[in-house]
Amino acid sequence: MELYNNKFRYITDYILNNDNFIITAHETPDGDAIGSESAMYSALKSLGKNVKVVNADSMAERYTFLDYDNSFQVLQNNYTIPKDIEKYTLIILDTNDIYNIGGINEKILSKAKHHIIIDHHESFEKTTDNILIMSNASSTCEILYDLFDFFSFEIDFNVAQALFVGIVYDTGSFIYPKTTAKTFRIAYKLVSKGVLPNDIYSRIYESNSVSALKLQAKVSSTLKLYYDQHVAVQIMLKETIKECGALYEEADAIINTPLKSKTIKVSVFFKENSEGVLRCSMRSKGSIDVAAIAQIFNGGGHRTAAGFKSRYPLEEIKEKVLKMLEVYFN
Ligand SMILES: [Mn+2]
Repeated sequence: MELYNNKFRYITDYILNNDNFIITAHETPDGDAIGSESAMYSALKSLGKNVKVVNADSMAERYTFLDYDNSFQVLQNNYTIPKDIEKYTLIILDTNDIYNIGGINEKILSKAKHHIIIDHHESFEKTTDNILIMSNASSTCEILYDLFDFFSFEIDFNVAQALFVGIVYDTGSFIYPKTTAKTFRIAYKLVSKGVLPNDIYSRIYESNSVSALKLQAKVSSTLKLYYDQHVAVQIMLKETIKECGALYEEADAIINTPLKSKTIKVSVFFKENSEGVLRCSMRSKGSIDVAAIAQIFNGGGHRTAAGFKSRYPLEEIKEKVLKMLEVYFN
C-alpha cells in the first residue's frame, strides 16, 4: 500500500482541487467497470463536483440498478460533449489502455484538460502520478475502496453495493487467483454496510433473458476441442446474436463454461459484434499465460483472462491463436 501512497495523494488532491469530471471505463463495460463508475460517481457527487458518466457502449440491463440517479450516458446514443470540454478531467476506470475506451478516446480524452487512470490490469508502461495501476488488486472496485479509505470518504449503502458488485464480478464470486484475505476483509466491510450478497448474486447471475439462454445454446453448439481436448474454441457470429434476439453483451459468461471440464485448460471465444468487429477472448487455468498471446495482437489482460480485437478474418486468426497455444500441449 505504501508504494501507492504518492499516487493516492496525487489523485485525492487533484479531485479536491478540480470541479469538472467525466468518468468512463472500457468498452462493453462489465460488473467491475460499472461498479467502479457508480462508486466514483457517488463519491465525486458527494464532494459537490460536476460529474458525468459516459461509456462507449451501453451496459447490460442487470447493472442498471447501480445507475442510482440515471446519470450514465452512452457516447454513441447522440451524447452531446460539453461545450467547455477542455475544463473537464476524464477519469478512466478498469482499463489502462486508451484504445479500449472506444470513441471516448478521440471525442473526450483528446480534448479534456487532463486524465486519471485507476486500474488493476497489468501494464508495461512506465506510469506517472495520474496513473494508478495496482495489478495485485482483485478489481478496480477493491482499489477504489482503498482510495476512499485514504481520503476518509464515508462509504454509504449505494457505494458499498456498487463496490461489492465489482468485486464479486471480477473475482468470479471470490474464487479467481487475485482473491485474497484483503478482498474478503473489504467484502466484510461492504456487507456490514447492508449489502445483501444473495440479492447481488441474483441480480448479476440469475437475471438473464431467455434470448441469452438461446444464444448460449447456439454458441455452445459451435464448440470444437483441440490438443487432446485441452483447448476449447467457441464462435459467435453477428447473425447468431440477431437470430436469437439477444445482445452482444449477453454472451459475456459463455467463455467460462468449457473450463468447468477438468481436461480443458484454455477456453477461446471468438465473438463478432453487430458492426462485425471480431474479438478474441481467452481464459486459462493453471500456468498458461493468455495475456502474452493477447499482447502479440495488441490486446491485453491478465494471465488467466485476456483478449484482443482481431485485424484478421475469423479462420485466419483462429489458426494463429491455435498455433501459439500448440507449444503448451506437445
Ligand atoms: Mn476489473
